[in-house]
Amino acid sequence: MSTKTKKQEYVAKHNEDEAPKEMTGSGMLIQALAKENVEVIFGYPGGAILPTYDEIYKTGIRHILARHEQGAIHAAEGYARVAGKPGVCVVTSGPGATNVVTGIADAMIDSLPLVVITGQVAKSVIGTDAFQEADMLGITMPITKHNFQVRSVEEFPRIIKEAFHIATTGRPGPVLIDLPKDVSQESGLFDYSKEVNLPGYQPTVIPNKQQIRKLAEAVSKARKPVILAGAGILHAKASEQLFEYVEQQQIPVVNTLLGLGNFPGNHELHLGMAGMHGTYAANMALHEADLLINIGARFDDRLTGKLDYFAPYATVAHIDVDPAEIGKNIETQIPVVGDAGEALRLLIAENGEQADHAVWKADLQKMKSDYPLWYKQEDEVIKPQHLIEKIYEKTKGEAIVTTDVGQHQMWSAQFYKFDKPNRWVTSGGLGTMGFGFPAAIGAQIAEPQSTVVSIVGDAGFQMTLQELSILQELNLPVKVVIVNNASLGMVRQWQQLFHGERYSNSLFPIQPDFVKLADAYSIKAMRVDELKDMESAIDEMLAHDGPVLMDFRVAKEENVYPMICPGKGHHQMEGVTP
Ligand SMILES: Cc1ncc(C[n+]2csc(CCOP(=O)(O)OP(=O)(O)O)c2C)c(N)n1
Repeated sequence: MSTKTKKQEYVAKHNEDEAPKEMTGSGMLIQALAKENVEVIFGYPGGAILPTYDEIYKTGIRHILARHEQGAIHAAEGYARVAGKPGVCVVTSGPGATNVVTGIADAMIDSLPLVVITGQVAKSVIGTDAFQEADMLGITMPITKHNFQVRSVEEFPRIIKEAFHIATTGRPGPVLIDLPKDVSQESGLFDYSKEVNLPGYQPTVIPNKQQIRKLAEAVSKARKPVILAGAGILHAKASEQLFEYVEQQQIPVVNTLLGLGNFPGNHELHLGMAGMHGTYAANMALHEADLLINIGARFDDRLTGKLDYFAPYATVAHIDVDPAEIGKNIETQIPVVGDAGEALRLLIAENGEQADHAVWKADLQKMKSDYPLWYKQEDEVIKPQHLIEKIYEKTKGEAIVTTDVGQHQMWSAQFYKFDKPNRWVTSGGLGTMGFGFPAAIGAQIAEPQSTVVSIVGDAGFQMTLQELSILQELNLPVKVVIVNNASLGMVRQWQQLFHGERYSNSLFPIQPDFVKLADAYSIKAMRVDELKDMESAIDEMLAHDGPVLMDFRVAKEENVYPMICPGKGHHQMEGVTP
């Protein structure tokens, strides 16, 4: 029997520099985060995760203390979306962990790479209803790309490495690591040198050449092709390839809500956002197309409208790195499994013969100019669409815009034209109120030099406004724009249109004084009631080099149009003209 310890054996085989060091589980976590180039952690401490917080203290790794775990995880999502790197969130067990569940579900459906570390009670008491015990593996099984519970300190480095690998490869998503307190305190050898070895997880990145050729052939024959450009293009960092391909083939482009910015919003071939509150031209392009090329979109119900009416004349091609998406909602004739960037590179190289799309393009251009997005300007009242249009103009389209969920989100998607990728941060799939403001904090941390405007509703903002503390503490220059219609605007709109104007629990008879609220956090704030003050107020907000909160009192009964009402198809939009 060898008398050497594991470490001595290892050192005998490798030189001292590479030798794994003995350290605690929580020490390993911080070491591993450094090796993964993690610059910032968003989190909140508590009993089960205290050993990790001790390491955070000792090593000085940057940590942003949220005031509620939901704020921490949405900030991590905003960071991930803008930085193009995984967001890291650390919380304690039980209530700390359950408080991040909404954010995990949000990241899952919007394909955001997160590594979430939840403290857990000690192994010996798991399953005994111990203090602050919650079964996070069970709770998050359906809403994580993968989850782990660390059962011994020896396996911890491998688990962390796999977590980052899984979160960031293929279709990105959240990975949870549940860390029992005793494991974080035990000592073991930290060896981070081994390559990830997951035979059961091998995402297909390079698409099948035959399928690409089939698609190129279909393009060369199509008279009415359209590209539906989704967020998969952003995750694949493939906006340049999309641009090149569109220029080469002269195919019109429509965006999903989450895909905005992956193609220049001001390009003549861009028809706008499609779906429930999309433009007439974008939806009619989908309706009339003979070839629909979906690149990295989910064909979700807010995009498709009633499936029976969806793209009735089109051959459907779908490029997606997640094979489970293909054919899930829409029958697909040309499936292409692979990374959007790789697929586009191959399509560009095919340089397929270009069919004559002149009539199709001209028809769509006419629809675009005949049926633009509209709103009725009034004398004194601030129209929310006008407000967003002015913010767009005054930020020259270069701000990072985060939104919450509701009417203001749709107006932002419609009236802020994104020309560049990763400037648009919104909760698309889950539609999480409370997302927008903390996401702006994460975005500002990812890009300290950029102007970050957080456009929120007066209701959604109240779900996570405690994070104003972070703005105060770090003097983060986020500009919070409350589009204040004194109601749950989107709910009010649906009650007006589909529930006989019975406004059940959607109107706010009283509201907090948001200016005084900001004052409590020593944050500059302004309330703007009248149109005549709107522009100068936006100027003042943008000129201030610290955080600002703006309470814009807008028209209370404005609705989002145009609209595909429930049960209707793209060709049945309402409110297309004033
Ligand atoms: C957490 C959560 N609860 C409820 C909803 C349902 N919901 C969608 S939009 C909306 C109203 C949002 O009101 P506000 O934040 O003021 O934005 P507005 O629509 O007025 O722009 C509600 C309640 C949701 N999306 N998320």
